[in-house]
Amino acid sequence: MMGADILVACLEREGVDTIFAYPGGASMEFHQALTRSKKIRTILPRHEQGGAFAAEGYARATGKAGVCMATSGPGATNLVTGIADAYMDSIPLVAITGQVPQHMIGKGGFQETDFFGLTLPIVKHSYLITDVNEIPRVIKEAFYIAQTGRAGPVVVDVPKNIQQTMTQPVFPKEVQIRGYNPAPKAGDLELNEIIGLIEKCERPVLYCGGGIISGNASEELRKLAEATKIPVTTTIMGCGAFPETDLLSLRWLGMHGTAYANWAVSGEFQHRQKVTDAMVKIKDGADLLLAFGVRFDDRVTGKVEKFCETGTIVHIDIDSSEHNKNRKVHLAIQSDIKYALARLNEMIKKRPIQKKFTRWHQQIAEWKTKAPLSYRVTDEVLKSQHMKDHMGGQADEVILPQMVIEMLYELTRGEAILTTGVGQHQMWAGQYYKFKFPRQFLTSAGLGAMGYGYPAALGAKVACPDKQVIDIDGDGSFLMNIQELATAHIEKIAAKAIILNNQHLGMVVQWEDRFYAGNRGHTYLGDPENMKQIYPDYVAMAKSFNVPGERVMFRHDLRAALQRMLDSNEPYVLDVITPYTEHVIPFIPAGKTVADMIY
Ligand SMILES: Cc1ncc(C[n+]2csc(CCOP(=O)(O)OP(=O)(O)O)c2C)c(N)n1
Ligand SMILES: [Mg+2]
Repeated sequence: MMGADILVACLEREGVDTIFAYPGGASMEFHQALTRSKKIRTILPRHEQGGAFAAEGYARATGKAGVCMATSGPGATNLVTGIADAYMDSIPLVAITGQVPQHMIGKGGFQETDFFGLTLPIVKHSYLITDVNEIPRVIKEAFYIAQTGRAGPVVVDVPKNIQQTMTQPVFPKEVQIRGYNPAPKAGDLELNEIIGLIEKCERPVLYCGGGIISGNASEELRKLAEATKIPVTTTIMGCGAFPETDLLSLRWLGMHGTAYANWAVSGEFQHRQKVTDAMVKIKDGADLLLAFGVRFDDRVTGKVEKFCETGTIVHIDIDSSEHNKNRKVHLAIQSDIKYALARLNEMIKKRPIQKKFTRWHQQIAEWKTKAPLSYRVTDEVLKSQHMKDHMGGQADEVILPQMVIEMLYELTRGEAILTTGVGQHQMWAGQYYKFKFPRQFLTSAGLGAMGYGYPAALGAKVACPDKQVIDIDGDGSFLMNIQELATAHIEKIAAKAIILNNQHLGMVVQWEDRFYAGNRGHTYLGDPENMKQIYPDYVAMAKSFNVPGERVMFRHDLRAALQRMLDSNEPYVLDVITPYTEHVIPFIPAGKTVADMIY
């Protein structure tokens, strides 16, 4: 067999059913081989970044590695953002790239880029294949590494001459990698310590992250919370790991998380005007924080020393390099989270927790009543250019972005899979849709990559054709990968997009308003010569891709328009015009504390 056919046969053996691949000189041999595969659907994205994000969307929706492919040089470099995104959020991704022939490597040949070198800091592992006989082992290892332990991206770079070399392949049945233990297990002694801490504490909180989802441990988490009655907050990556409709749920925490989740973890303080003012505590936060499958990201902790300052912290993670990295903890346990939670549940079943935490539950209920997520038509909205230019001053017709998400939640009964771009719309999507199941909220969290939403929705829809998959996007973010509407139409992938179109880079505007006296530094996306026009015209663009779409400006049109979008069995763009003056709250400014929270 030829190298390229061997690689495709390897992918088939890994159970790959879909690959997002864009061809070029150094990878067309692979594409020729892909045309001969009866098992693999090759989807041609319209930009390699779209292909990488789509593969990630597929991976996030299924837990299986997503696969993308590009040619050498510019094709490969266009994958970089997707690879970095998968690295930051621990998503299994196998990125295969063509490389110039071996005898040209290092000579600066046409479309040569040292992709192995270029991606070193953003991969879990990588390979440059130098012998055709290595292909079967390398591909087997690539999938094994991407999908086991703490998942992540693996790059496989294949010089063109190797793709064209003939050999008799030997396909290994399994792989063993020296020094790599993908499933470490917590010891009973350590787990017993956790039970002891639960028995002793008064105000416990479970702080759970993407690790619960990638470790398929949601069921175990639910059982633990039920058995112990410990309230649960998740990170954005952990949305859906625990049903947000459950009474024990505190929703997500951090910079734009709920006030009550942040208070439950770090305590309630008098709001201070300046960071130099003293922090005056009103109510205590958690005295025990069970941090499971999280990495103490700064968007969660704010000023890290003040995060759960007075609590005992237990950190279970599969990757010991996360222990004591951002936050020193009291008990660090390296373990596969599903194993650890299942074992904890067994132990608790034998020896049930006596504590009821009644006072703590009362306190949390009080906090929930004091500061629920809420929004209203503010003075800023009423005085905005949007009201004058588009609404004719009718305040009751303005559509706030939060309303759109709330209505979508209602119309989809909370069952849709959402993807997002990055910005205010992303935060509102997380706040106003309540996630019930894992792999329901697919968002670029760690990297925060604009342009992620629509291609990720394509990948998720390919993986879950029977689900509504809806990209909640910003006008800026959507424009970054708008070309993927062509992929959606041609490949008949009915992923929907709602653009919360505020004509601005809203999240940056919010920071300008708060920290730069509202001075606009290149954050307006419309046409300054004609501000009354909505620019660009996304519906017309969608039409040019043969994708149906509609624009909504007035509140009385919103419900029916959302329903038309949901009823469509094609890809669809719903362009919803919203004011840019809204701010996402709660808001703990970067590096600040819960005492600085605006809510
Ligand atoms: C690729 C990329 N470039 C720049 C940024 C910085 N950034 C973060 S949010 C944001 C604004 C996004 O605007 P839009 O997509 O319209 O969303 P909105 O905040 O208006 O809802 C920008 C520019 C980013 N996150 N990603
Ligand atoms: Mg915007």
